[in-house]
Amino acid sequence: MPEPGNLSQIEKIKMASDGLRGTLKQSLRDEHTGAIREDDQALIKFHGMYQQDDRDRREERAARKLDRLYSFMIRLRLPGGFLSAEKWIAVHDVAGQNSTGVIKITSRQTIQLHGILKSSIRPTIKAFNAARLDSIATCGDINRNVLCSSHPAQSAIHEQVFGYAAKISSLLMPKTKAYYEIWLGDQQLVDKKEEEDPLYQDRYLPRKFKIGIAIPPNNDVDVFANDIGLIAVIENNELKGFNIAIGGGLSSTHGNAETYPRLATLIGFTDTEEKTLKAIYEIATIQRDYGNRSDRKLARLKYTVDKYGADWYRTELEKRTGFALEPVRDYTFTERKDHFGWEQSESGDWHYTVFIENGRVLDDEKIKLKSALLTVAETGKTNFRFTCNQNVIISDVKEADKASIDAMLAQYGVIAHTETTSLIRKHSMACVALPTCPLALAEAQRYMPSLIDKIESLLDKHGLANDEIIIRMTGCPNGCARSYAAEIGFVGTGPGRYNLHIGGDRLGERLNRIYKENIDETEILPVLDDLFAAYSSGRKPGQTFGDFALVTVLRN
Ligand code: SRM
Ligand code: SF4
Repeated sequence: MPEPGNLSQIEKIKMASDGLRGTLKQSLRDEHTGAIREDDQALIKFHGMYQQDDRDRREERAARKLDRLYSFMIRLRLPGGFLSAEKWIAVHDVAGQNSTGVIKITSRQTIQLHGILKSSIRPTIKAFNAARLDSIATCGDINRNVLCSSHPAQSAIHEQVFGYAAKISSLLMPKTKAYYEIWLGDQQLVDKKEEEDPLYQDRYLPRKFKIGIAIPPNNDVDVFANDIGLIAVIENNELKGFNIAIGGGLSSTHGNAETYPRLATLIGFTDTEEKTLKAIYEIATIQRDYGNRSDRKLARLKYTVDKYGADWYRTELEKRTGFALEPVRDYTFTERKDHFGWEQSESGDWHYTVFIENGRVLDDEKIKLKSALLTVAETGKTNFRFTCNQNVIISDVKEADKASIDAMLAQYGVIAHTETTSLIRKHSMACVALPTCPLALAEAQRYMPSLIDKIESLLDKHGLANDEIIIRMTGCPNGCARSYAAEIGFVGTGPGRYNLHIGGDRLGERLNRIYKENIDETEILPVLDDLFAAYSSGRKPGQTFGDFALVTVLRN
């Protein structure tokens, strides 16, 4: 194993943290500030929370010599993005009491609540716990929420594949009981042996770690953007096993050429549950032992894979698991999208996918989505499944209940809203960015809707309104809405300015490239106008915008 080198500050904080406890209890007791101690800000992430502040109010508060307006974001752990109606009601209630009220569906199939004051964290976690929900390991240097293609009509054996998300999530959970002790008031463990952690030890992983499972033909989870991507291989309605890809990750840092987005590399196939889980576990232990612990910018698995090589990684993996991976099996992705409206799965159950712009569930002047989803949940006749495109599926509705649920959705305007939204908007995604994200350089979810209004007009003008172009925006180069894997990607560079990326494919198998740097709306719209004009007149039959842009505009 390599020498650890100079450990980064976060590594030292983890090691000294006594199982992720740090001084969180003292931080919570300190009534002089709405913030927590600096070291604890790194540790609280492992408990699924981030300290933030309202960036819109920084200047005004500074002028009044006031501290920043601190609050916390809490992210739930929902493997595969599944939530029962009862739990949705609990989330709705908690959101109304302690947070901004907006329920935010993330690009990794889970929910975040923002604006929770320090004094409200414990009551929030307690309320979640009462509903059998938790936020353990949804952030931090650890395995995060495990993704799985969310639509039950995707495959006749969706439920079986879907079950792996929960199994993998449990397999890679940390052993520390700090969460229960700090947030729920459980007694401190006397025998620390109970929380010895052979996987994470005392250093956890060098960086965040993400796993996604795709069920072909839909790559709705963007499987190659994950540290580990599993692709279910299904023949004659039978799960044969999984192709395994490693080293996906989409972040880069402006001006740091050593950082780059990367799609995961396929390294083999496993045919049994035991082998699949063993392989996943050991991929994580190799990253634990070989990942970069001195420079966090280079600490993701993708850099470990590129440093040592995918062949080396596979050999090391086979040494640790004691079995050889089989060659990658055939699979085909034909789409990467949500199926809006009603669809029926082979079981006979119905599922309605609702369009939620940028994952923000709220009641506003346009539509009362939050009230609509609550009313539907109160029937107790549905489940909720979140998609990696920040939408929600009202799922598992029995044939006998479909008409009444449909009537409710119609009454609240949800059906009209979903059906009349343009295709470009339905296939768009933006990250949170301002005002809560401390890393945002530009707006994303607050700006994208108005930009799309104008892009819709351009598409209409060029007869392209029926194209399902994938368009995404992030407020910085971290890639939270996976802009680098879009046909049109905007990456924030500064207030109102973005790099424009084009040439990504529709299926998430090819990254895009920078076409224009640091442009604002006055430049974005004419550039897109020209691109759409060229695409409309010059495309080959069936050619997608991303493929056209690559071949004709980027000339590759
Ligand atoms: Fe992300 C950091 C929001 C998906 C790459 N991400 C953040 C933080 C927590 C900012 C921070 O570190 O303080 C953002 C919180 C904003 C806020 O106020 O809520 C944030 N990321 C999000 C979400 C909510 C975007 C959304 O609008 O849906 C997504 C939550 C996912 C979840 O439920 O777990 C989200 N983040 C992603 C994705 C997409 C994915 O995983 O498919 C990526 C790119 C894939 C990848 O990981 O490479 C992503 N987020 C990052 C990074 C860059 C990581 C890196 O390798 O360098 C950061 C910054 C960091 O970790 O230092 C980051
Ligand atoms: Fe924040 Fe950047 Fe992620 Fe957007 S992409 S949520 S701005 S870290």
